[in-house]
Amino acid sequence: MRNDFLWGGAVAAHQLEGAWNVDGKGPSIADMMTAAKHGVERQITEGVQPGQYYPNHHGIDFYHQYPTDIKLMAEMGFKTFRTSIAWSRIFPKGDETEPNEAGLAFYDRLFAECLKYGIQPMITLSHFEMPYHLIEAYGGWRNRKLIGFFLHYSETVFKRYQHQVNYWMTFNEINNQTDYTKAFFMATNSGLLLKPDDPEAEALMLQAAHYELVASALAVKLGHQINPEFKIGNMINMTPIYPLTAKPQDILAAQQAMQTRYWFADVQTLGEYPSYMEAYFKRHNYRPDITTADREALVAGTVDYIGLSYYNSFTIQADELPTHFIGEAETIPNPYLKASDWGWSVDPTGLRYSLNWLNDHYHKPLMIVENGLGAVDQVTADDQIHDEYRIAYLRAHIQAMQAAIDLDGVDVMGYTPWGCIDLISAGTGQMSKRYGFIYVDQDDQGHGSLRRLKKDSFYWYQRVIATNGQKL
Ligand code: P53
Repeated sequence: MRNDFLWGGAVAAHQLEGAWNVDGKGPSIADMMTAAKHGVERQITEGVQPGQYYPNHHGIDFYHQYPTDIKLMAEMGFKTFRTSIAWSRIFPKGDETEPNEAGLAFYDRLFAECLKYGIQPMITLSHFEMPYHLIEAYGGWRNRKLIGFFLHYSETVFKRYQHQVNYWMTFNEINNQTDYTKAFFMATNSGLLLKPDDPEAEALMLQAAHYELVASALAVKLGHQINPEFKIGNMINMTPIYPLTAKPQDILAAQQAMQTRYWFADVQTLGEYPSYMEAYFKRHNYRPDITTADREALVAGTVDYIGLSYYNSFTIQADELPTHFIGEAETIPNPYLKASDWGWSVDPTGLRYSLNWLNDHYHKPLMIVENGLGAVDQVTADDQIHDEYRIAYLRAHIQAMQAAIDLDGVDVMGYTPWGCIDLISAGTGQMSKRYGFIYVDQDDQGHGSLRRLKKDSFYWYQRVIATNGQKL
């Protein structure tokens, strides 16, 4: 393990800040999402509707309580803290020329608080929280104009925070939308609000994704012009897809499924669409608006590192696929793996496999910017949280990461487990799906004192960091 290994934790603005309409912040897509639970999808309402419950409106009140929370992270020894900037705090509608100074000032304060303890902020530019106005007025990322709005926002924050922030990434889990049958992914990635089974969904997704990829590449180039020291990455959801058997058709189906999910990383890392995607566009008569200037931008804006989230793996079988792999609905249980209470397989070996897969394909440094176990925690009468299941999950994944580093020679820059402080789940809007080392007293209806408590995993992770991963 390198001595400058970036141990830390990760969150996203919309899942913890709250203060959704404070100090000039505009509504984002996350402010239109109701609460749900395992097996029930969050609704995305048209505007904020009376009588609906929107958990992201209050988050865990990090907007006001961040000094306490950053202090606790410093106590654990964090070297880095990954969060996002809420785009709609800076540009409330998204298409303004002038930014909202009160929004910029909040991140001045937050980053200063981190740096006070030697914690480097690591910033996602767009994490499921685009300004809602950009969806209403422009149709989201189906519109090429979004590239310009995103770049203006990126330039504003790159310039403002160039002396506080060195690590950036562009779009969170940009490849979630490959599952274009899921309203949640289409809305959170691209601001595409579609009717169920819209026949245009795949074509729209491919067009929106292309504009995001161009915006990402242009932002990388611009960031390097503003500060050549910046390290700017992409962010890929890494869920490796295994074949159920050694049957050649299963092997091929799994390979094709991997292509379907990971071509985004090719574009962002190698600067061009892989041949199978060009062939796919042709075969299906898709004509995404891809210009020569776009292709030049992609080449000129390749990323410095690959950011990835890793939670679980998928398994498929050729005979079970309707036509081809689209998303989770086509996956089958892996007989060798157990699953979490939310049905996510637990597969630490898959992390070592994923790190090697990404290293084999792209030869770039990797940064694990999310990993963790969503679980229900119990608080004892004396305010303890004995979360040994979380420790077991994280320990096994850190061991797998160390094997990739030490035995396979993969260059991993750091590790920031997800939801280092309990927050609102992205997928379900629940509070009870907890990932944190720090417990936050709040229930699924938004009731609770918001008091922060240290779980057993807090002390465990503190020791992991203090020993640079030697004492697990
Ligand atoms: P939650 C699935 C569904 C939604 C978001 O997820 C996801 C994933 C991951 O496979 O992505 C990330 O809260 C995301 C975070 C999110 C985290 O996974 O549904 O970047 O915003 O909170 C965990 O349990």
